[in-house]
Amino acid sequence: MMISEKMNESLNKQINEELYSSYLYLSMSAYFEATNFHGMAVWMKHQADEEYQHAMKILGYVNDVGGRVKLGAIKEPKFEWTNPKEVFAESKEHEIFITKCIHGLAKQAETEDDYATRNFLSWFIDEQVEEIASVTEIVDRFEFIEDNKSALFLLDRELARRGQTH
Ligand code: OFO
Repeated sequence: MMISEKMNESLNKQINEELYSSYLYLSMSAYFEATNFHGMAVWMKHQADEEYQHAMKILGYVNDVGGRVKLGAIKEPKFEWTNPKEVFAESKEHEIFITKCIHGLAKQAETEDDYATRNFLSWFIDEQVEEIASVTEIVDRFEFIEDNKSALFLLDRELARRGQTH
């Protein structure tokens, strides 16, 4: 095995966090479907798919370095929100939390002189910068449109397109 037991455990924990992220965004997408914000539903579903891919990327790495993938229970995500703005604000909060997790892993890799894992994590560090930038842009749009219903409708349409091309 090319990684420590401790690193193996931490990576397994991150697989779980990524799967939970996928689950959370899927729940957010379902909320948008139920409240007729279909564009936002598409955007969140796309995020959920990406999170699943993040989990698979880590899973693949653990296998590549001869570690053992151990999957734990995925906690139940939140089901109800007050409005779309709240959903995106929570999504941003969650990405800030995930960024801390990734940075913690990178720190651990550095402490252990595990350069392969540290290098592997660089992709995730960059990805978090992208994710926070894109969700922050949407949160800022919500601030700007306030209670303007037609602006909200237009944002929903715009997010549907982004979900497809992202
Ligand atoms: Fe949202 O980047 Fe993975 O969790």
